[in-house]
Amino acid sequence: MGVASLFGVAETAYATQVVKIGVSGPLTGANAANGKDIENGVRLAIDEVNGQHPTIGNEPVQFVMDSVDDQGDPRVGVQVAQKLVDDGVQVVIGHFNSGVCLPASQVFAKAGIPLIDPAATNPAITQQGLKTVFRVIPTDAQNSGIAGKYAVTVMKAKRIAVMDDRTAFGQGEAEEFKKAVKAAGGSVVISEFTNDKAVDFSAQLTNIKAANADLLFFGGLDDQAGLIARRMKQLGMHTVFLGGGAVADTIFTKIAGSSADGAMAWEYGRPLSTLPRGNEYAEKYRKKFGIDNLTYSPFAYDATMLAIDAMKSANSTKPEVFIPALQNSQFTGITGEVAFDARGDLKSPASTLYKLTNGKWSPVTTTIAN
Ligand code: ABU
Repeated sequence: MGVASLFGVAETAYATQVVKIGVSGPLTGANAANGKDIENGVRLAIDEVNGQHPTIGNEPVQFVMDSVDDQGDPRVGVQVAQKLVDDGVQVVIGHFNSGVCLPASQVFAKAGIPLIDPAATNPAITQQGLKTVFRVIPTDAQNSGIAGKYAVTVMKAKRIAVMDDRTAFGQGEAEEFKKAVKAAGGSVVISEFTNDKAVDFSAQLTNIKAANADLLFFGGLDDQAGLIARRMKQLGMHTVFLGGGAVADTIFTKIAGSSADGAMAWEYGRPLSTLPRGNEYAEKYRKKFGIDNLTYSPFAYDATMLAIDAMKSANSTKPEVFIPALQNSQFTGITGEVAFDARGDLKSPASTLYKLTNGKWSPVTTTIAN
């Protein structure tokens, strides 16, 4: 009971407005750890903001998370996107898989709900002309493009092999890498592919070995990348393994360990530990969830804070009102500066090259696009 009520005076009470923030990612299946990491990033941001008793347009608001499992499956992704729309979410943070984000983004666009992508990196996601889609992570045109140029001009690779997992992500990476190799005057001598469920790559690697490739670029995710890099050593290959994103992490090292020493990968953004609030973020995450954050939660945290920031500057939680504020964002997040180009991609994305030494990934160099 409030003090005013003790004296029989009616309390002045503004009803707290509940604002739903949707989250969609794989919470089950092979990429569940990454989906959970994204969800945790959103949870951390929401709990922090709610703890500050936020107001928007002078009215108290409470943010709640509405999280769905897209299972990393495009069809499920579209179904759960419609569920989030029906639930009345005001913004969505998602997805992990580019192949899910592409069709689901159209569901949100039709409903006028902004989607902020913290992980899915296929360039086509922001090339659909949807004014509701924003991405706080670099694209594969950037990451794999840099990887292609670097392979030719710095690593001096002469006989380049490419393999991908035939997903929207992996195939997209391979295409961007090949374009960049060609533009730099390099030569791809062999192209192989697998699928995203495969665990045996002996046939493709035998062909790549026979082609005498000095570098293999793999377009695909960390778990398969680890298996491929390990198998390359088992086959006695001296080919350098290079990834273009979603490779240099703990899943890769758990699988390959130091047997894959020498492997390299261009990853999204700057190393967290080099960012002004990076170590603080990692510590907060560990304290709250009892585990270390993975690659994507800092981007998901920033995406959530960015959405709330846009609502505050627009003085509204209505998507049609705060979307223009999102488009004009000048936001400093955990991962760096967030400002969007006309498509909704970062204006100055950063990419970092990592190298595996003694079973541990370490940053080598960071490139920032202007
Ligand atoms: N960008 C890494 C996550 C996988 C994807 O984009 O499909």
